Amino acid sequence: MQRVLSGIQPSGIPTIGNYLGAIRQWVALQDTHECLFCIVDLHAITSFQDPAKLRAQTLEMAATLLACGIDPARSALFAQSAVHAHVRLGWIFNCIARLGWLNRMTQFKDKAGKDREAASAGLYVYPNLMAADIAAYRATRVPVGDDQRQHLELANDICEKFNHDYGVDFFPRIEPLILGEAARVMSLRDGTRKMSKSDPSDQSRINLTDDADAIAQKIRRARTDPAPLPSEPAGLAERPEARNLVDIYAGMAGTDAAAVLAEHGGRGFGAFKDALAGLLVARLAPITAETTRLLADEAHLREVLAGGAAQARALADPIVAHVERLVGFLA
Ligand code: AQP
Repeated sequence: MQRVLSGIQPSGIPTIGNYLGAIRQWVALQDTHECLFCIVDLHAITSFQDPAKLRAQTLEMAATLLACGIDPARSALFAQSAVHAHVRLGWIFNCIARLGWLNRMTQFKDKAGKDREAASAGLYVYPNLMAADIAAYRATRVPVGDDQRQHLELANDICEKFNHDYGVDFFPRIEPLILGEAARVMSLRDGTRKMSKSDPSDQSRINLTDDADAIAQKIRRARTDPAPLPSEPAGLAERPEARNLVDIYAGMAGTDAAAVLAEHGGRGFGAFKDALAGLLVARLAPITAETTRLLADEAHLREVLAGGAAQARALADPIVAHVERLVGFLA
């Protein structure tokens, strides 16, 4: 069985972007792969997090992932900070990665914004820690949204350079698993920016815990253009907001843009938005209800995370100890 590792930041309530780009694939991969799912709190603090909120969001993230179908009997679900192997390997990778490589990372540019000098050093080296998250398990498959493709290429560069520098063939190649029609879900307010759980505007996203009223209102207000929907995907070129809504519909319905347009093409956005809101409510209602139920039992959530961390440590500790010996530490 191939080993899968993927992570998500407890930096807010997960959105349908996280769901369609990542979580949905995670759930399916449990049938065919050995899976480790990590709530990456070390990554989250690359931007300041209120400590009480971070604790609450880590538990909320665990509850939401379980509600979506992550099964702790089959997969290790844990908080990144509970497995120190990530940080030990992350430091070694900081010493392998080149500044020139990091300078090319578009996500750093996006997240740091105009005032780059004020961004944390952690945000800059974030991709090195992400590479360590994967390599600490010698995982070969990483299901991520399209936005993370560049970071995975960097992870492979780091692993290859490590193998080369130390004359070993230790780290295997990592393959991204980028699936589905809505691999990159865009903001409801701006079709050129990705939907993010930490976007200051709650109107820009659908959270997995939004109720029916919130979903209907956000979709109704989602930015669109005045033309009706085209009848074929080619007609969505240069119409990022329209494309985004069609892709979300396709992702949620488990179909593709062509099929959605065959059904809804030629209609105005009013009717299409009603149909999309109805679909989202139907898909998200069971997840929201189960998340609420799980959040009522914090002790159980902590137990699940502790069990997952123990499983993860058993896999990662020997791998990282071996790497430390390769590097020349007195281990
Ligand atoms: N808009 C998106 N479309 C498709 N996939 C997405 N992912 C995130 N946003 C989208 C995928 O979700 C997984 C977890 O992401 P993350 O929490 O590690 O960080 P992120 O990519 O930075 O996600 P957010 O929601 O934008 O978080 P914040 O706001 O905290 O920065 C990844 O697999 C990602 O591809």
